[in-house]
Amino acid sequence: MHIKKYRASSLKEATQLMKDELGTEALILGTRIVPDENDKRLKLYEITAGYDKFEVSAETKEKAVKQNLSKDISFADEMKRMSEHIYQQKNAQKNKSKENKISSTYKVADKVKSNESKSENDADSDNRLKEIVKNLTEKEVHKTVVVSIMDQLKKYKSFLTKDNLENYVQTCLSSLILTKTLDLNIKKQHKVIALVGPTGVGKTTTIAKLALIAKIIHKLDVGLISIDTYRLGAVDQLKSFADVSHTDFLVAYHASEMPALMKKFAKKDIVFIDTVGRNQKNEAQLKSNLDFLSTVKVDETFLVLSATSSTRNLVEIAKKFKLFNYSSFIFSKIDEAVVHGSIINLITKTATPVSFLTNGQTIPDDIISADKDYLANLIFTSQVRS
Ligand SMILES: Nc1nc2c(ncn2[C@@H]2O[C@H](COP(=O)(O)OP(=O)(O)OP(=O)(O)O)[C@@H](O)[C@H]2O)c(=O)[nH]1
Ligand SMILES: [Mg+2]
Repeated sequence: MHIKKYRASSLKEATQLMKDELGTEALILGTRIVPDENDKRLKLYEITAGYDKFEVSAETKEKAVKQNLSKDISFADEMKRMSEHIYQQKNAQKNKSKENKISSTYKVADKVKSNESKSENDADSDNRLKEIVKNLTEKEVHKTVVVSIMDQLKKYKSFLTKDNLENYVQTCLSSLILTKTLDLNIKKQHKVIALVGPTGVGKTTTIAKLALIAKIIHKLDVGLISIDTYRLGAVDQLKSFADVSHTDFLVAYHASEMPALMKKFAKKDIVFIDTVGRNQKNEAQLKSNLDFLSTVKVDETFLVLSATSSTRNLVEIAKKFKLFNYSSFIFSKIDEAVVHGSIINLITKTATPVSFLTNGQTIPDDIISADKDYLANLIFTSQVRS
Protein backbone atom coordinates (compact mmCIF):
# COMPACT_ATOMS: atom_id res chain seq x y z
CA MET A 1 0.00 0.00 0.00
CA HIS A 2 1.09 3.57 -0.68
CA ILE A 3 0.30 6.58 1.44
CA LYS A 4 -0.53 10.03 0.16
CA LYS A 5 -1.78 13.20 1.82
CA TYR A 6 -4.23 15.77 0.48
CA ARG A 7 -4.89 19.20 1.97
CA ALA A 8 -7.70 21.61 1.18
CA SER A 9 -9.81 24.22 2.91
CA SER A 10 -12.71 21.80 3.37
CA LEU A 11 -12.92 18.10 3.98
CA LYS A 12 -15.08 17.76 0.88
CA GLU A 13 -12.45 19.41 -1.33
CA ALA A 14 -9.66 17.29 0.16
CA THR A 15 -11.71 14.14 -0.47
CA GLN A 16 -12.36 15.29 -4.03
CA LEU A 17 -8.65 15.89 -4.64
CA MET A 18 -7.95 12.39 -3.39
CA LYS A 19 -10.67 10.84 -5.54
CA ASP A 20 -9.58 12.79 -8.64
CA GLU A 21 -6.10 11.37 -8.34
CA LEU A 22 -6.62 7.95 -6.81
CA GLY A 23 -10.20 7.08 -7.73
CA THR A 24 -12.75 5.63 -5.37
CA GLU A 25 -10.65 2.65 -4.32
CA ALA A 26 -8.40 4.74 -2.08
CA LEU A 27 -8.90 4.25 1.62
CA ILE A 28 -9.01 7.19 4.03
CA LEU A 29 -6.62 6.25 6.84
CA GLY A 30 -7.15 9.42 8.78
CA THR A 31 -8.14 13.06 8.70
CA ARG A 32 -6.90 15.99 10.73
CA ILE A 33 -6.91 19.77 10.78
CA VAL A 34 -3.54 21.43 10.25
CA PRO A 35 -2.43 25.07 10.12
CA ASP A 36 -1.93 26.51 6.64
CA GLU A 37 1.83 26.89 6.20
CA ASN A 38 1.37 30.13 4.22
CA ASP A 39 -0.93 31.70 6.74
CA LYS A 40 -0.88 30.12 10.21
CA ARG A 41 -4.24 31.71 11.11
CA LEU A 42 -5.96 29.55 8.51
CA LYS A 43 -6.77 25.87 8.93
CA LEU A 44 -6.63 23.15 6.32
CA TYR A 45 -8.16 19.70 6.28
CA GLU A 46 -5.67 16.93 5.66
CA ILE A 47 -6.58 13.45 4.51
CA THR A 48 -4.13 10.58 4.69
CA ALA A 49 -5.06 8.13 1.95
CA GLY A 50 -3.89 4.57 1.47
CA TYR A 51 -4.02 3.12 -2.03
CA ASP A 52 -2.58 0.24 -3.96
CA LYS A 53 -4.10 0.22 -7.45
CA PHE A 54 -1.63 2.62 -9.00
CA GLU A 55 2.08 2.39 -9.42
CA VAL A 56 3.51 5.65 -8.19
CA SER A 57 6.52 7.02 -10.02
CA ALA A 58 9.97 6.42 -8.57
CA GLU A 59 10.23 10.18 -8.12
CA THR A 60 7.07 10.31 -5.95
CA LYS A 61 8.23 7.33 -3.89
CA GLU A 62 11.60 8.98 -3.33
CA LYS A 63 9.86 12.21 -2.31
CA ALA A 64 7.65 10.36 0.19
CA VAL A 65 10.62 8.60 1.76
CA LYS A 66 12.52 11.92 1.93
CA GLN A 67 9.53 13.60 3.53
CA ASN A 68 9.37 10.91 6.18
CA LEU A 69 13.09 11.13 6.75
CA SER A 70 13.03 14.90 6.94
CA LYS A 71 10.22 14.64 9.51
CA ASP A 72 12.44 12.37 11.65
CA ILE A 73 15.47 14.54 11.07
CA SER A 74 13.65 17.77 11.90
CA PHE A 75 12.31 16.21 15.09
CA ALA A 76 15.79 14.98 16.03
CA ASP A 77 17.21 18.40 15.16
CA GLU A 78 14.61 20.07 17.30
CA MET A 79 15.49 17.85 20.24
CA LYS A 80 19.18 18.47 19.65
CA ARG A 81 18.60 22.21 19.48
CA MET A 82 16.63 22.07 22.69
CA SER A 83 19.32 20.19 24.63
CA GLU A 84 22.04 22.46 23.18
CA HIS A 85 20.00 25.45 24.22
CA ILE A 86 19.65 24.10 27.78
CA TYR A 87 23.39 23.27 27.84
CA GLN A 88 24.34 26.74 26.59
CA GLN A 89 22.10 28.36 29.12
CA LYS A 90 23.63 26.27 31.89
CA ASN A 91 27.12 27.33 30.78
CA ALA A 92 26.14 30.95 30.35
CA GLN A 93 24.70 30.97 33.83
CA LYS A 94 27.75 29.17 35.21
CA ASN A 95 30.07 31.75 33.61
CA LYS A 96 27.89 34.61 34.72
CA SER A 97 27.83 33.36 38.26
CA LYS A 98 31.64 32.84 38.18
CA GLU A 99 32.12 36.41 36.92
CA ASN A 100 29.78 37.65 39.60
CA LYS A 101 31.74 35.81 42.25
CA ILE A 102 35.10 37.22 41.09
CA SER A 103 33.92 40.79 40.80
CA SER A 104 32.10 40.68 44.14
CA THR A 105 35.31 39.60 45.89
CA TYR A 106 36.89 42.92 44.94
CA LYS A 107 33.88 45.09 45.54
CA VAL A 108 33.86 45.12 49.34
CA ALA A 109 32.13 48.47 49.39
CA ASP A 110 29.16 46.99 47.60
CA LYS A 111 28.89 44.09 50.00
CA VAL A 112 26.13 45.41 52.22
CA LYS A 113 24.11 46.51 49.20
CA SER A 114 24.61 43.18 47.50
CA ASN A 115 23.48 41.31 50.62
CA GLU A 116 20.27 43.27 50.59
CA SER A 117 19.61 42.51 46.93
CA LYS A 118 20.60 38.88 47.56
CA SER A 119 17.80 38.44 50.04
CA GLU A 120 15.44 40.09 47.55
CA ASN A 121 16.70 37.64 44.90
CA ASP A 122 16.23 34.74 47.30
CA ALA A 123 12.63 35.78 47.88
CA ASP A 124 12.09 36.08 44.12
CA SER A 125 13.62 32.70 43.49
CA ASP A 126 11.52 31.10 46.28
CA ASN A 127 8.40 32.57 44.71
CA ARG A 128 9.38 31.24 41.32
CA LEU A 129 9.95 27.77 42.79
CA LYS A 130 6.53 27.93 44.45
CA GLU A 131 5.05 28.79 41.07
CA ILE A 132 6.76 25.71 39.58
CA VAL A 133 5.34 23.48 42.33
CA LYS A 134 1.89 24.90 41.60
CA ASN A 135 2.29 24.36 37.86
CA LEU A 136 3.50 20.75 38.24
CA THR A 137 0.70 19.97 40.70
CA GLU A 138 -1.84 21.35 38.22
CA LYS A 139 -0.35 19.01 35.61
CA GLU A 140 -1.12 16.20 38.09
CA VAL A 141 2.52 15.37 38.68
CA HIS A 142 2.60 13.40 41.94
CA LYS A 143 3.96 15.01 45.10
CA THR A 144 6.91 12.60 45.35
CA VAL A 145 7.99 13.52 41.81
CA VAL A 146 7.57 17.23 42.53
CA VAL A 147 9.71 16.89 45.67
CA SER A 148 12.40 15.07 43.72
CA ILE A 149 12.41 17.86 41.08
CA MET A 150 12.62 20.54 43.78
CA ASP A 151 15.56 18.70 45.37
CA GLN A 152 17.36 18.74 42.05
CA LEU A 153 16.53 22.39 41.43
CA LYS A 154 17.92 23.39 44.80
CA LYS A 155 21.29 22.05 43.68
CA TYR A 156 21.20 24.49 40.74
CA LYS A 157 19.79 27.32 42.81
CA SER A 158 22.68 29.70 42.18
CA PHE A 159 22.22 29.34 38.40
CA LEU A 160 18.48 29.76 38.33
CA THR A 161 16.99 32.88 36.82
CA LYS A 162 13.52 33.87 35.71
CA ASP A 163 14.53 33.10 32.12
CA ASN A 164 16.15 29.71 32.53
CA LEU A 165 14.06 28.19 35.33
CA GLU A 166 11.56 26.43 33.08
CA ASN A 167 14.36 24.86 31.06
CA TYR A 168 15.90 23.55 34.28
CA VAL A 169 12.57 22.12 35.40
CA GLN A 170 12.22 20.33 32.08
CA THR A 171 15.79 19.02 32.39
CA CYS A 172 14.92 17.65 35.84
CA LEU A 173 11.70 16.08 34.55
CA SER A 174 13.61 14.58 31.64
CA SER A 175 16.18 13.04 34.01
CA LEU A 176 13.38 11.10 35.77
CA ILE A 177 11.89 9.68 32.57
CA LEU A 178 12.85 6.24 31.29
CA THR A 179 12.53 5.40 27.61
CA LYS A 180 13.26 2.32 25.53
CA THR A 181 13.65 2.25 21.77
CA LEU A 182 12.16 -0.39 19.54
CA ASP A 183 14.03 -0.64 16.25
CA LEU A 184 11.54 -1.21 13.48
CA ASN A 185 14.21 -1.36 10.83
CA ILE A 186 16.05 -4.61 11.47
CA LYS A 187 15.56 -7.29 8.86
CA LYS A 188 15.65 -11.04 9.49
CA GLN A 189 15.48 -10.80 13.24
CA HIS A 190 12.07 -12.50 13.42
CA LYS A 191 10.99 -10.33 16.29
CA VAL A 192 7.63 -11.18 17.85
CA ILE A 193 5.85 -8.29 19.53
CA ALA A 194 2.60 -8.45 21.51
CA LEU A 195 0.47 -5.52 22.62
CA VAL A 196 -1.67 -6.00 25.71
CA GLY A 197 -3.84 -3.62 27.68
CA PRO A 198 -7.28 -2.56 28.82
CA THR A 199 -10.22 -2.23 26.43
CA GLY A 200 -10.28 0.51 23.81
CA VAL A 201 -6.88 2.05 24.57
CA GLY A 202 -5.69 1.81 20.96
CA LYS A 203 -3.87 -1.53 20.76
CA THR A 204 -5.12 -2.45 17.28
CA THR A 205 -4.64 1.08 15.91
CA THR A 206 -1.09 1.21 17.32
CA ILE A 207 -0.26 -2.17 15.76
CA ALA A 208 -1.50 -0.85 12.40
CA LYS A 209 0.76 2.22 12.79
CA LEU A 210 3.84 0.19 13.77
CA ALA A 211 3.19 -2.43 11.08
CA LEU A 212 2.88 0.20 8.36
CA ILE A 213 6.03 2.04 9.45
CA ALA A 214 7.96 -1.25 9.50
CA LYS A 215 6.54 -2.26 6.13
CA ILE A 216 6.52 0.95 4.11
CA ILE A 217 9.41 2.95 5.53
CA HIS A 218 11.75 0.14 6.55
CA LYS A 219 10.61 -2.42 3.96
CA LEU A 220 10.30 -5.23 6.49
CA ASP A 221 8.31 -8.37 5.88
CA VAL A 222 5.53 -8.01 8.48
CA GLY A 223 3.05 -10.55 9.83
CA LEU A 224 -0.05 -9.83 11.92
CA ILE A 225 -1.80 -12.24 14.25
CA SER A 226 -5.06 -11.47 16.00
CA ILE A 227 -6.23 -13.42 18.98
CA ASP A 228 -9.17 -11.06 19.46
CA THR A 229 -12.05 -13.28 18.43
CA TYR A 230 -13.85 -12.15 21.58
CA ARG A 231 -15.03 -8.67 20.62
CA LEU A 232 -17.48 -8.43 17.72
CA GLY A 233 -15.75 -6.88 14.71
CA ALA A 234 -12.27 -6.94 16.21
CA VAL A 235 -10.87 -9.41 13.67
CA ASP A 236 -12.46 -7.45 10.80
CA GLN A 237 -10.83 -4.25 12.07
CA LEU A 238 -7.32 -5.66 11.68
CA LYS A 239 -8.20 -7.75 8.64
CA SER A 240 -9.37 -4.75 6.63
CA PHE A 241 -6.13 -2.96 7.52
CA ALA A 242 -4.16 -6.09 6.52
CA ASP A 243 -6.07 -6.28 3.21
CA VAL A 244 -5.41 -2.70 2.13
CA SER A 245 -1.81 -2.75 3.30
CA HIS A 246 -1.14 -6.21 1.81
CA THR A 247 0.12 -7.47 5.13
CA ASP A 248 -0.14 -11.18 5.90
CA PHE A 249 -2.71 -11.74 8.58
CA LEU A 250 -3.69 -14.80 10.62
CA VAL A 251 -6.29 -15.38 13.33
CA ALA A 252 -5.95 -17.72 16.30
CA TYR A 253 -9.29 -18.95 17.58
CA HIS A 254 -7.70 -21.16 20.20
CA ALA A 255 -4.44 -20.99 22.13
CA SER A 256 -3.35 -24.38 20.76
CA GLU A 257 -3.33 -22.93 17.19
CA MET A 258 -0.68 -20.33 18.02
CA PRO A 259 2.49 -22.41 17.42
CA ALA A 260 1.28 -23.46 13.95
CA LEU A 261 0.46 -19.84 13.03
CA MET A 262 3.84 -18.71 14.25
CA LYS A 263 5.49 -21.40 12.14
CA LYS A 264 3.77 -19.93 9.07
CA PHE A 265 5.36 -16.61 9.97
CA ALA A 266 8.78 -18.10 10.75
CA LYS A 267 10.44 -16.09 7.96
CA LYS A 268 8.84 -12.76 8.80
CA ASP A 269 11.13 -9.95 9.92
CA ILE A 270 8.60 -8.86 12.49
CA VAL A 271 5.30 -10.28 13.79
CA PHE A 272 2.74 -8.26 15.76
CA ILE A 273 0.19 -10.01 17.97
CA ASP A 274 -3.02 -8.10 18.71
CA THR A 275 -4.70 -9.24 21.91
CA VAL A 276 -8.17 -8.85 23.39
CA GLY A 277 -8.72 -5.72 25.45
CA ARG A 278 -9.13 -6.84 29.04
CA ASN A 279 -10.56 -5.41 32.21
CA GLN A 280 -7.70 -5.58 34.71
CA LYS A 281 -10.11 -6.55 37.48
CA ASN A 282 -11.09 -9.74 35.68
CA GLU A 283 -8.28 -12.21 36.31
CA ALA A 284 -9.88 -15.01 34.29
CA GLN A 285 -9.98 -12.73 31.20
CA LEU A 286 -6.37 -11.71 31.69
CA LYS A 287 -5.39 -15.34 32.04
CA SER A 288 -7.09 -16.30 28.77
CA ASN A 289 -4.88 -13.77 26.87
CA LEU A 290 -1.87 -15.21 28.64
CA ASP A 291 -2.87 -18.74 27.57
CA PHE A 292 -2.50 -17.67 23.93
CA LEU A 293 0.76 -15.76 24.39
CA SER A 294 2.47 -18.40 26.50
CA THR A 295 2.28 -21.00 23.70
CA VAL A 296 4.84 -19.08 21.60
CA LYS A 297 8.04 -17.15 22.14
CA VAL A 298 7.16 -13.48 22.39
CA ASP A 299 10.27 -11.28 22.29
CA GLU A 300 8.71 -8.15 23.62
CA THR A 301 5.36 -7.25 25.16
CA PHE A 302 4.12 -3.68 25.39
CA LEU A 303 1.44 -2.55 27.80
CA VAL A 304 -0.73 0.03 26.03
CA LEU A 305 -2.23 2.62 28.37
CA SER A 306 -4.38 5.64 27.71
CA ALA A 307 -2.75 8.91 28.77
CA THR A 308 -6.24 10.08 29.72
CA SER A 309 -6.38 7.63 32.67
CA SER A 310 -5.74 8.79 36.21
CA THR A 311 -2.51 7.81 37.95
CA ARG A 312 -4.41 5.61 40.37
CA ASN A 313 -6.03 3.62 37.56
CA LEU A 314 -2.77 3.38 35.64
CA VAL A 315 -0.94 2.02 38.68
CA GLU A 316 -3.64 -0.59 39.16
CA ILE A 317 -3.61 -1.61 35.48
CA ALA A 318 0.20 -1.76 35.40
CA LYS A 319 0.12 -4.01 38.46
CA LYS A 320 -2.55 -6.40 37.18
CA PHE A 321 -0.97 -6.73 33.72
CA LYS A 322 2.42 -7.53 35.26
CA LEU A 323 1.73 -11.23 34.60
CA PHE A 324 2.42 -10.53 30.90
CA ASN A 325 5.96 -9.53 31.81
CA TYR A 326 5.77 -6.43 29.64
CA SER A 327 9.01 -4.59 29.03
CA SER A 328 7.65 -1.11 28.48
CA PHE A 329 4.62 1.11 28.08
CA ILE A 330 3.00 2.69 25.07
CA PHE A 331 0.99 5.76 26.07
CA SER A 332 -1.90 6.32 23.66
CA LYS A 333 -4.21 9.31 23.23
CA ILE A 334 -1.77 11.97 24.45
CA ASP A 335 -3.78 14.27 22.17
CA GLU A 336 -6.92 13.66 24.22
CA ALA A 337 -5.33 14.02 27.64
CA VAL A 338 -5.68 17.48 29.20
CA VAL A 339 -2.68 17.00 31.50
CA HIS A 340 0.09 14.40 31.30
CA GLY A 341 1.51 14.13 34.82
CA SER A 342 0.28 10.56 35.16
CA ILE A 343 2.90 9.44 32.60
CA ILE A 344 5.87 10.45 34.78
CA ASN A 345 4.05 9.26 37.91
CA LEU A 346 3.74 5.77 36.47
CA ILE A 347 7.28 5.65 35.09
CA THR A 348 8.79 6.63 38.43
CA LYS A 349 6.46 4.43 40.46
CA THR A 350 7.07 1.29 38.40
CA ALA A 351 10.61 1.98 37.09
CA THR A 352 9.32 0.93 33.67
CA PRO A 353 10.24 2.78 30.46
CA VAL A 354 8.02 4.14 27.69
CA SER A 355 8.60 3.16 24.07
CA PHE A 356 5.95 5.03 22.10
CA LEU A 357 3.38 7.78 22.42
CA THR A 358 0.38 7.99 20.14
CA ASN A 359 -1.21 11.32 19.35
CA GLY A 360 -4.21 10.69 17.13
CA GLN A 361 -6.11 8.25 14.98
CA THR A 362 -4.20 8.65 11.73
CA ILE A 363 -2.32 5.58 10.56
CA PRO A 364 0.68 5.65 10.43
CA ASP A 365 1.42 9.32 11.26
CA ASP A 366 0.18 9.64 14.80
CA ILE A 367 2.88 7.79 16.68
CA ILE A 368 6.07 9.14 18.21
CA SER A 369 9.07 7.19 19.45
CA ALA A 370 9.29 8.12 23.13
CA ASP A 371 11.92 10.75 23.86
CA LYS A 372 12.77 12.04 27.35
CA ASP A 373 12.91 15.73 26.38
CA TYR A 374 9.73 15.51 24.33
CA LEU A 375 7.93 13.91 27.28
CA ALA A 376 9.32 16.45 29.74
CA ASN A 377 8.03 19.26 27.55
CA LEU A 378 4.66 17.55 27.13
CA ILE A 379 4.25 17.09 30.88
CA PHE A 380 5.34 20.63 31.69
CA THR A 381 3.44 22.48 28.95
CA SER A 382 0.60 20.04 28.03
CA GLN A 383 1.37 20.86 24.41
CA VAL A 384 1.38 17.96 21.98
CA ARG A 385 3.96 18.72 19.31
CA SER A 386 3.82 16.47 16.26
N1 LIG B 1 -7.51 10.51 19.82
C1 LIG B 1 -6.91 9.33 19.70
N2 LIG B 1 -7.62 8.24 19.41
C2 LIG B 1 -6.97 7.07 19.30
C3 LIG B 1 -5.57 6.95 19.48
N3 LIG B 1 -5.24 5.65 19.33
C4 LIG B 1 -6.38 4.99 19.04
N4 LIG B 1 -7.42 5.85 19.04
C5 LIG B 1 -8.84 5.54 18.81
O1 LIG B 1 -9.34 4.80 19.91
C6 LIG B 1 -10.36 3.92 19.49
C7 LIG B 1 -10.04 2.50 19.96
O2 LIG B 1 -8.89 2.07 19.25
P1 LIG B 1 -8.55 0.52 19.05
O3 LIG B 1 -7.25 0.46 18.34
O4 LIG B 1 -9.68 -0.21 18.46
O5 LIG B 1 -8.38 0.11 20.58
P2 LIG B 1 -8.11 -1.35 21.15
O6 LIG B 1 -7.27 -1.20 22.35
O7 LIG B 1 -7.60 -2.24 20.09
O8 LIG B 1 -9.59 -1.76 21.55
P3 LIG B 1 -10.10 -3.24 21.98
O9 LIG B 1 -9.47 -4.21 21.04
O10 LIG B 1 -11.57 -3.17 21.84
O11 LIG B 1 -9.68 -3.46 23.39
C8 LIG B 1 -10.45 4.07 17.98
O12 LIG B 1 -11.47 4.97 17.68
C9 LIG B 1 -9.09 4.65 17.60
O13 LIG B 1 -9.11 5.39 16.40
C10 LIG B 1 -4.84 8.13 19.80
O14 LIG B 1 -3.62 8.13 19.99
N5 LIG B 1 -5.54 9.28 19.90
MG1 LIG C 1 -8.30 -4.09 19.40
